[in-house]
Amino acid sequence: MPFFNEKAYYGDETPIAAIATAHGISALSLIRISGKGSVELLSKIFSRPQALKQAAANSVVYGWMLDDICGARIDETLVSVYRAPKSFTGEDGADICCHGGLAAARSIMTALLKSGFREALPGEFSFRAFSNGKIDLSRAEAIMELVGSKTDTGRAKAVKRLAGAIETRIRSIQNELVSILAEVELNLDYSEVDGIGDESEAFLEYEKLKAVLDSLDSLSSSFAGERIYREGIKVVLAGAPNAGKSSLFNMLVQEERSIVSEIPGTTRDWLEAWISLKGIPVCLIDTAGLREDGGKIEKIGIERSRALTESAELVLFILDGSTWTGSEDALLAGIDTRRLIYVWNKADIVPKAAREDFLPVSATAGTGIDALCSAIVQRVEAIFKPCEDYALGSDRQKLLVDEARNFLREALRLAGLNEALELIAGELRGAVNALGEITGEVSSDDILNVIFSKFCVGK
Ligand SMILES: Nc1nc2c(ncn2[C@@H]2O[C@H](COP(=O)(O)OP(=O)(O)O)[C@@H](O)[C@H]2O)c(=O)[nH]1
Ligand SMILES: [Mg+2]
Repeated sequence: MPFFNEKAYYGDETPIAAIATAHGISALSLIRISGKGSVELLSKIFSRPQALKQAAANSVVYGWMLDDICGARIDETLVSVYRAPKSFTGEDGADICCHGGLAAARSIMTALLKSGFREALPGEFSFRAFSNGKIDLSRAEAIMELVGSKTDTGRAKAVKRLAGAIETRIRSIQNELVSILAEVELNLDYSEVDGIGDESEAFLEYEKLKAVLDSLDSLSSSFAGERIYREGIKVVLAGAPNAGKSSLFNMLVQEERSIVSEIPGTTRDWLEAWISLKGIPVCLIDTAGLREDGGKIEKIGIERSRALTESAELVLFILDGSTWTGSEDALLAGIDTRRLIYVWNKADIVPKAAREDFLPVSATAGTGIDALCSAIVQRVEAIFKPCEDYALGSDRQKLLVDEARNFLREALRLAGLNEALELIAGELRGAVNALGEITGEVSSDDILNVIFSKFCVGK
């Protein structure tokens, strides 16, 4: 069994409890319980124990939660009762809905712990759902992705995986591979008997295997495009002091966040804010202006700006249209032009941009902002190529798909050299296992611990 700490570990069936809602002022709070005998245990601190014990699966019972010792009323609740195996975890369990705020949920939690429940580990409900065969690992990961999604598009993409898009796709690719492997293994037995020997190519369904590799290649390349919706991208506003970076930042964020001033060098540190552009979470970063002179503190700011500019997915280089000379480009040395959008600011003073690839905007009047947002989205889509259908949802999934691809490439290479079937079969098995790890069909305790311990408590 995978040990999490000395007292508690994932993988036992003891009744667990956790507050599932955020800690703060709210109308309602939710406490979840799950585990063998959990409903009976709960009934000991409930005002209507019989009603709870006899409750049918998926029914709601009204009553008061009571203090475990004196029996005083803690709060008025509605308890949704679940019975194994028809529950999220696959065990008996319940959701206790009480009044919001911190006090009620905490007191109920204390009473539960005193009456025999153990505090749930992070992700333990999902872990139990996984180990009881209710969800595979790709769906478990999608739950966390959904909870953490920053935009509606990110949510929709996570929901696709939660509904099984990745599981189905991986299982179907895996089935193809298993049938190819079965064919190879059959011939393996055969060749041993008849001494056919080395003609491995003849026994490998070469074209079929290539098609499987193609499917995995496109899954693997779907990752970069999908990740931007989950993790977002960094967009840095760079340019000379006074070009209007902070003004543009405020305009895009639609808030007066950054100090705007006619004194060059006002922004010495950096400032960030999240916005959503067509469903892509964008972390907008306002920086100190890039210039060669400036005081000691400003110099530190400028160095940071350079580092941020280098790590950003996209750089908006703000030019001051009213003072532009063309020498500003020197500040950009080393930035990949694919990641660069030139913004011709102060177009209210000089409307005509000096070059065609300069996008005219006015950060103070707000003109050209929509066109700028579209240009950002277009550029991001050109770089990351998001895909619509099946896309991988985590680094873990991507690593395993790549591992499977390596096994298959090796299998094809060996077959091309007419190497022994036994060797090829070994590579195919490696690929089948790597795909099995994505769904969790093949897994180790360590891996499961790493995945589920990243979850929220109560999930
Ligand atoms: N006329 C005009 N002035 C602007 C525009 N954008 C910024 N400014 C002015 O330029 C000065 C510097 O702006 P700021 O945003 O602090 O520039 P930063 O140093 O690049 O952050 C301020 O006085 C702004 O009001 C614009 O689009 N039009
Ligand atoms: Mg500034």
